This record gives sequence, structure tokens and C-alpha cells, in this order.
Amino acid sequence: MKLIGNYLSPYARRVAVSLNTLGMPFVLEQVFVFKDPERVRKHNPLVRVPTLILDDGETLIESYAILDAIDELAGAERRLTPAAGAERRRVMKLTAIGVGAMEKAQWAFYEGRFHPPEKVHVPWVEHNDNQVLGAFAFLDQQAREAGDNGWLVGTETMSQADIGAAVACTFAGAVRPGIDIATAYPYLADFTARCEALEAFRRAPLPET
Ligand SMILES: N[C@@H](CCC(=O)N[C@@H](CS)C(=O)NCC(=O)O)C(=O)O
Repeated sequence: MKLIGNYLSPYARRVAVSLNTLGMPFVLEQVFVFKDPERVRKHNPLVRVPTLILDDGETLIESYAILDAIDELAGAERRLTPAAGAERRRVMKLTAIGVGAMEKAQWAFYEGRFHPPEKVHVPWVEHNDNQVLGAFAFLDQQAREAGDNGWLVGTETMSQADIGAAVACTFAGAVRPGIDIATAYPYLADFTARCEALEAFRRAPLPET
């Protein structure tokens, strides 16, 4: 498999961590969309990462859809989002909160990155940052309840909810440094540190920027 993207993208990173967790080999073709859009466009008309090319050449886009396909390949016993029932709903809800935090941190970051200073709309940045804070407050409470060794929705093994929360926390720490995660959300910060120490995360490190 070939993963097109880079690990500053939390969406690409959650795919990479999931593949690593499931022991599915892949090669990263490191591409930064805004530096090299044509390398992405030939695989994805939206010109977005992540894009995953399967061994038979089929191309998948959109992290939720990619992870759904990976779960199907992994099989019922190993999938990172349960196939059905209350546990699936809990994992999906927490994953949505983690991924929503990624999106909101990304939007706040993009506002400053892609607008000249006089066109940055500060209330919009604050609106997005506040949504990140709301998500992190919720995840912090979940991490507190999970304890030192547990997982966020009480699954026996790490789920997509855990990967999403930890990847979102690390991403926000990189692109929204004004948010003091360690002080404001200590349980989430500890939980993220525990996840980041795992081999599956360490093999998908954030690039130097
Ligand atoms: N919902 C998408 C979001 C993907 C996304 O926004 N990727 C960013 C990189 S972090 C990107 O490609 N941005 C370029 C653009 O949308 O113009 C997913 O989960 O895959």
C-alpha cells in the first residue's frame, strides 16, 4: 500500500497510525499539498491528503472512508471501529469529537497561514479555537475516566477513538501553540503522551516544519 500525504496532516497521520497498529505494511509518499498539488491531483481530484493506494491499484480518499476500508481488510476481531452496536456508537462519537478538533485547529491555523495579516478575521479564529477547547475538555474527562491504562471508551484494546484523540491533541499542540494543553487538559495530555510512546505512533512522527 502507498499512503500519499504527510504526518503534519492529522488525517494522514491517523491513517498511518491505524495501519501501523494493525501491522499492515505501507510506504509513505511524503507530499505537502500546497507545495506540490499536482502530485496529489493525479490521485485525488479534490487535491487533498490522505490518499491511500491499495496493492491492487485502487485509490481511496477521505480518512473516514480509508479507515473503514482498512477495518474491513483487518477483519472483525481486529477492526479499530467496532462493526455494530453500542460500542460502535461510542467509538464513532468520540472519533467525531477528535476529528472535529483536528478540523477546527486546522481552520484556525489556515486563517493565519493563507490570509494576509490585515485579512485575518480574529473572531473566526477564536470561534474555531473555542471548538477545539470544547472538544478537548470533553476528551480530557474521558481520559480521566479511562485511568492510567485504559482506553477512552472502555474498549479492551486501542480503538479509533483513542487514535483520533491523541493525533488531534498532538496536531493542535503543533499548530495552535497558544493552547496550553498540558495545563488545561492534563488527563488528555497524559493520555496523548502514553499513545505517542507506542510504536504505532512513533513510526509516524510529525515532520520538521
Ligand atoms: N475530511 C478530510 C480532510 C483532509 C484534509 O483537509 N487534508 C488537508 C491536509 S491536513 C488537505 O489536503 N488540505 C488541502 C485543501 O483542502 O486544500 C479527511 O478526513 O481526509
